[in-house]
Amino acid sequence: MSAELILGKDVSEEIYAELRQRIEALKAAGTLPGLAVVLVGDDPASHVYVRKKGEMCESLGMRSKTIIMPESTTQSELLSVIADLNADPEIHGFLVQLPLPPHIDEKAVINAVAPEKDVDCFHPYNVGRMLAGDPGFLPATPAGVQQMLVRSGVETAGKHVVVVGRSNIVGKPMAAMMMQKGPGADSTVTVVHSRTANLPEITRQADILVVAIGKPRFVTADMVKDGAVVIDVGTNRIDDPTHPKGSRLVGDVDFDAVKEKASRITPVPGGVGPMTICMLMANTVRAAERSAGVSQ
Ligand code: L34
Repeated sequence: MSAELILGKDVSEEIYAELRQRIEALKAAGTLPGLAVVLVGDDPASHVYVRKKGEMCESLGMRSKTIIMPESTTQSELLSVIADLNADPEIHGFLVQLPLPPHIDEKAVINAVAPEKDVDCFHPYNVGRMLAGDPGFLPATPAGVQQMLVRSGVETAGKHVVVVGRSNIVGKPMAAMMMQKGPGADSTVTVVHSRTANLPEITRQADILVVAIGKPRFVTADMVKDGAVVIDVGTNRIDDPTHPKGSRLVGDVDFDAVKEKASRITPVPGGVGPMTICMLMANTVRAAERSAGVSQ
């Protein structure tokens, strides 16, 4: 039997309907939520994601600013743009799209973003609050995954969640969020990664398998338990001469085989990607509400 799809478009539409009401309320009270996105360099995938973020802002009627800087940008030039955004009262949240060119120190950039405008939730202050379970921003991709589970009625309490991958952006915060107390969490969490011994043995124990390891079709059907819920965070562009563009997007999961074993599965594209953008918008609305004094 083929798994039921969990679609980012469907889940995000529900959330956007709620966000639109909050944006209207903010506007009526004199605050227009504003998001800025900074992109350094020519990475084609980053350009696609950044364009989508700007378009979504506009479709929600929020203020949107996209700052594109050349690959040759120095770290101090980038830090100066960040300082300006930190001080700009019209910008409630902003982010610097990753990856950055190799001559720029990613940590220095992340640390320079004012925590109250850090809608990526990458600053150590916000990471610490998230880990402690305090109110505030949640990182967009893990929060998007959690919303997909909650809003499609997947029980998480007491379930074994296996996270494949240990990045600061997805794996680590995903594990922290799923082990938290409360709705959409309360799970038993295992994290596996490139150095894990007997990885398939562990993934086969997952009730919910979240895959963010950045390797095309890494998870095969033999690594998945019958009836598991499989969330594919990967976005890998692979060569495909049969496609008009010569390439296509695949996840970290061998979708065609795994969908025959899973009870539910997210596709790529159309799964987690749109949720990342949605949760970024949610964090921006939250930042604007906080600056207007209507939220924690
Ligand atoms: N600072 N850097 C920062 N914040 C982020 O939140 C990100 N990320 C990740 C990469 N670097 C970042 C994103 O924006 C990944 N990511 C992201 C955002 C959107 C999509 C994928 C990744 C997305 O919309 N994916 C579409 C397909 C897009 C396409 O056609 O290429 C999907 O349906 O999966």
